Amino acid sequence: MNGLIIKATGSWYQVMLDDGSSVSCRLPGRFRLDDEEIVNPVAVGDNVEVALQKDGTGIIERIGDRKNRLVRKATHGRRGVQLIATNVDQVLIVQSLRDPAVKPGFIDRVLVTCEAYEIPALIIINKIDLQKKAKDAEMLDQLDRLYTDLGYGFLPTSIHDQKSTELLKSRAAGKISVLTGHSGTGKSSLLNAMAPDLKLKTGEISRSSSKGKHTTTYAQLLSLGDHTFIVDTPGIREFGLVDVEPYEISLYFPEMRPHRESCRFYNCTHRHEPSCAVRKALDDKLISESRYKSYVNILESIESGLDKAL
Ligand SMILES: Nc1nc2c(ncn2[C@@H]2O[C@H](COP(=O)(O)OP(=O)(O)OP(=O)(O)O)[C@@H](O)[C@H]2O)c(=O)[nH]1
Ligand SMILES: [Mg+2]
Ligand SMILES: [Zn+2]
Repeated sequence: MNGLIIKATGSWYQVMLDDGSSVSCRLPGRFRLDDEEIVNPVAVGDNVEVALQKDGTGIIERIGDRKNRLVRKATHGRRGVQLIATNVDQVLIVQSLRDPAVKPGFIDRVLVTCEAYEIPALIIINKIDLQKKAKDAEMLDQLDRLYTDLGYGFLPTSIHDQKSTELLKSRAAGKISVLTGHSGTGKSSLLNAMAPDLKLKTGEISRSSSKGKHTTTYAQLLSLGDHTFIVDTPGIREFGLVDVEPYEISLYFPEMRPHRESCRFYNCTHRHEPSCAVRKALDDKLISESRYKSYVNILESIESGLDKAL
């Protein structure tokens, strides 16, 4: 039987079979032999072949090829990397217009991760019903232009505007999406709007926002029906960019890529180095100030070693 791993708890895996039913499966030890230093050999999003047992459980016999994978550095002082999810079709970055306000730095950090893993991103600005002044509309417009020009998806939403949540639903249809965003931006509310049956709690401080408290958190695929899944994780900020050199960060800023090759030094970090083509592009307004600021912040946190996880 073929299926999809929708939940991983360490020793047991919940697999949704092609007929929609789900079965608890174990993974034979031989899959754990891996020279790639991955601490868990399968994750949610993996397509697997399962042999059903007499007791109603299953054994995972084969793991399908992956189109991508999200990893983070292993926790609890273990070496290697931990798989969070595989076969991710897109990342949904949820921000709210107000309460809490849009944080471009957060968006850009997630986008760097998306670039590194080659996963498309959709930026969602929720709570647009809270729009007050012309200034809000202007900001929304600016963000839209900035990120759309960079090639990312952009979608303003409100849970009080059904058209917008329908649009979001259609953008998620048939895909595996990773959802990320600050606490209170409306992630659970948007999911409920897309799939009322989920009945997720909203307006509460979620487990994920009490930083440092959760020990081992396992990802789960929430099913919205019709092969539409949302990865529920502690947040993409936890996904480590594994082994990235500081000078490589600009590779993950699409607007810097065409310029960085013209810098005098191959390992230019585009700050104080002479003859830097990226800084020139910034002066010429080909690169936005806010994106450049995010770039420097990410660079500095990686250099200081604080940010092994972006
Ligand atoms: N006005 C308005 N309020 C919203 C909207 N979406 C969500 N909210 C409210 O914002 C608050 C937080 O929403 P949640 O859905 O719990 O936010 P969350 O992102 O899931 O938060 P965590 O689970 O803590 O990460 C709730 O009181 C929601 O009712 C919206 O589009 N407009
Ligand atoms: Mg929530
Ligand atoms: Zn440079």
